[in-house]
Amino acid sequence: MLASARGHSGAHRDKARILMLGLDSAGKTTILYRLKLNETVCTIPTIGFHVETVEPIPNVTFTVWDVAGQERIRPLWRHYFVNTDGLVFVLDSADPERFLEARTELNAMLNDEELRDVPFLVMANKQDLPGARKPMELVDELGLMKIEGHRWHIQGCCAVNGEGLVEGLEVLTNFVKQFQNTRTS
Ligand code: G3D
Ligand code: MG
Repeated sequence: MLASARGHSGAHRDKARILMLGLDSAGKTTILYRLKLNETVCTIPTIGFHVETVEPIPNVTFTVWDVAGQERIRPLWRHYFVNTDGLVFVLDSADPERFLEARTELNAMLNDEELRDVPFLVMANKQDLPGARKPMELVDELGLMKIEGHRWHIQGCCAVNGEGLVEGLEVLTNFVKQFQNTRTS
């Protein structure tokens, strides 16, 4: 069942585990569908914990969940953090009232030992909405300049029409490849 690469050293580098996280309503599910990552959507309902996993291309998995208001079940997350190669943090750029909450959640995850040095992409989503903050402003709102150890990129996007999604993921893909090389060399 598991198509693991046998007798080929370094082949494990071809596998990538990407986590896509963000507050509820940020646009994660819309992004999955927009990118047609929905072919093999598998929903794992845990106790109060809704996880979506898709494998859009062989050996690349995206695992998605909402991070808000889940202090009680937070310990369950670490199980999904193991062997993560890249993180996509989706933000609703037009919801400034929740920027602080998003920043707090992002920092909490980045400080987890399992996600040490893992590169991440911020999807500054909903750029089509009036009043949406530009990626430049969000760098400040999220305190990205203060983050150490992780390579990051912020990409403005609109999940509804797809703008910016592929561009952002291309940058992340390059970061992920470099990260995997440093980890296995
Ligand atoms: P989540 O999976 O992160 O919880 P969803 O978020 O993908 O369910 O999106 C939440 C709502 O935001 C949805 O609207 C969705 O259509 C909308 N949305 C997602 N991305 C964008 C975007 O780029 N621009 C705009 N204008 N809306 C977006 P509903 O009305 O279905 O709740
Ligand atoms: Mg969703």
